[in-house]
Amino acid sequence: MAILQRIESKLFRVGLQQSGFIAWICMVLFRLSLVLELLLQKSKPPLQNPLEREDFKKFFPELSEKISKTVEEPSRLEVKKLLQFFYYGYLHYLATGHTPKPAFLSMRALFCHSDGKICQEMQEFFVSHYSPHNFPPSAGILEIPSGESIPEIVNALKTQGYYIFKQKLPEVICEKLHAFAMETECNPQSSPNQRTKYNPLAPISVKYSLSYEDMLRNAEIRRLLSDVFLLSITQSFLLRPPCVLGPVMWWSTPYSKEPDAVAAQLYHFDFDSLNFLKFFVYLTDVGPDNGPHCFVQGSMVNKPKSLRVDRRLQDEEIEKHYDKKDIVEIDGSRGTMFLADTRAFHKGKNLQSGDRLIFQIVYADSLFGAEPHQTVVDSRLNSKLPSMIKQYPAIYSSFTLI
Ligand SMILES: O=C(O)CCC(=O)C(=O)O
Repeated sequence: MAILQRIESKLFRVGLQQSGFIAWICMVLFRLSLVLELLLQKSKPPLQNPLEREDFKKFFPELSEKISKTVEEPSRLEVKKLLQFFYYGYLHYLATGHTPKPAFLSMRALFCHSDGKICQEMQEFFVSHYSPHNFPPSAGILEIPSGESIPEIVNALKTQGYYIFKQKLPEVICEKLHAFAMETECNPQSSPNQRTKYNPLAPISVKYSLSYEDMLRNAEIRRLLSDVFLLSITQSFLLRPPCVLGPVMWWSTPYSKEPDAVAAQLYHFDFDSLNFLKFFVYLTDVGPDNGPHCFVQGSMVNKPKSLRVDRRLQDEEIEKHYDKKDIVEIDGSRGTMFLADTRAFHKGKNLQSGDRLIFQIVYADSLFGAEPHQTVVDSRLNSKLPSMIKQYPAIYSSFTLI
């Protein structure tokens, strides 16, 4: 299977570079390779997707026309080819739950070419195929009454791209999560195969990440993953039941004084799924010197053409195009929680001192593009999570109950 996937990536590269007969042959071979993969693969269609292949096939010409209209020469031919790779790859995803790399790369490139229109169009298409869940009413995150209304939150997300909750994660929970991250071995970015506890006195990497399996052992993390208020917000934002991905938790350190591109300390925008929202919690106090999340408000849409690129960007490139008042640094004491549509430009500011511990959950509109990872959850756990997984299997389709 890995060989087939390598061949597909090669066909994608050559197919995009070449034109005429060679490009056509690459597309034919790509389709053949997907058929072969389908025959060899035992995986099932994604749980989340009641979409029929026929519906997508009918919708595609309209999508294709709308996207093509957003691009000018000389990019038209490339976009036409990208749309083909996306089309066949998306059909394959609907059949198997697996995203072929060329389909994922096409989505990213089409996002840049169309200034995100591909995601908006797909979202509108999805709306007609999914009914929202009637989640039980919830007063706030972890059922703590917050007085914040979901329409108000969603409105801020649609206009500014981010929303800082008035509510803070209770100190006692922050303390437990902080202690857990101190005593659990993490993977330093500098040597990902090593597992070591984070030592604030002698950091060896700019970033240390905790593993899914370790995080799932933590009762507070399981509570956050089961949170109905967050599910209700993300459903209202995504216009369909979300798919919970992650969780993610990491330490950032001043190991290097220069921004680290891999640790997301340079501006970029995310396009790991078609539509998604990220929930963040600071588990240390965060000020200007220890890694505030920086966010360019309103930059989810209408990106300047020169910045619609699949690479990290220097601060000056952002500052040239956006007003200072729109470039926000999110400082906050421990327990600060926020949601961000990270299709906008954002980064974690590189640290000059101290450290930052942050927790994140990603809510996506499907598993399209997601790494094929299953987070294992023990069904005997005294926790709400196993019952949530049973009740909403599609939302938690990247979790396996054992
Ligand atoms: O560390 C940060 O604040 C940036 C994180 C980030 O880029 C992301 O989660 O997409």
